Amino acid sequence: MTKIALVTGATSGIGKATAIKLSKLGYSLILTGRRKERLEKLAEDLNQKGTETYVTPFDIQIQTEVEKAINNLPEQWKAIDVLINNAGLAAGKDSIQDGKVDNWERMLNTNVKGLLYTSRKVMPLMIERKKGHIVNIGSTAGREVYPGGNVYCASKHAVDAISKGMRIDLVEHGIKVTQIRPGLAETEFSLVRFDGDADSAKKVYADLEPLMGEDIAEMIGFAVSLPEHVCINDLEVTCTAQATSTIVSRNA
Ligand code: NDP
Ligand code: 8X3
Repeated sequence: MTKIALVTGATSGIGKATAIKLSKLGYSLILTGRRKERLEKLAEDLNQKGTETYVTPFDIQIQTEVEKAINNLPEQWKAIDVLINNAGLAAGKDSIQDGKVDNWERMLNTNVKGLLYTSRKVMPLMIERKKGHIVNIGSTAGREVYPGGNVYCASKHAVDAISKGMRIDLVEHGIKVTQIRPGLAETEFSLVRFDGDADSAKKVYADLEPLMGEDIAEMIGFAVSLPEHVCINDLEVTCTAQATSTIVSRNA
């Protein structure tokens, strides 16, 4: 089999664009996320272009589901070369005093614990083969904190720390760890954050040209294509109109 990449959150946005990019680079793909129909549709599209796929839907917040999915991979699909830890979300933009505990739990369980559950299962498979590359999708929110960002920013600060920790844990095994930290990218991210409120979601990207999932997929494609001895540790990418989390140039 060709090289294998496992992409979490492949049903939408950055994850879906990355799956498509990696298929063009010749990878076979393990596609995960909760929305099974979307995964199956993507798999069908990729299969038609000659890419081998394995679809395994699960909720990354639930450790037993993650473990079962990885344990049940057919043996030939366990030789994972690249893990894209992408699944994540923001829920709400309230102050902490007005915050909804359920939102905090969804963000921390998905962005932090889900990434850890997945990595904990895939890392031993890479260690056994003495090779592999883990790409964690952090965020500009992993270095900065903006109004209403509190817990989401905390979750991405955690991804930053976990990425550094992983690199230390894996260096002796020859496994690369790359953190990619996008700024504003127009995906379903804001629609999810604002609980399906399309108007609020649109305003986030109004009057500027945001990143698209494909832009980040391009960076990931580049990072995983470098020679064995070269590793991008950390890459922050924003659209040209964004200077910081709160300073953007909008052309009304
Ligand atoms: P999307 O909402 O378009 O995609 C999010 C993906 O995560 C979906 O495929 C979704 O799949 C998956 N996901 C969410 N919750 C779960 C869960 N419990 N179990 C399994 N999969 C889950 O947003 P993006 O593509 O923008 O987000 C991808 C990553 O990029 C996230 O980690 C986000 O924090 C990060 N990011 C996004 C930025 C942006 O501005 N868009 C900027 C910086 C970072 P499903 O719902 O089918 O389960
Ligand atoms: C997503 C970027 O600024 O919306 O991580 O938090 S931001």
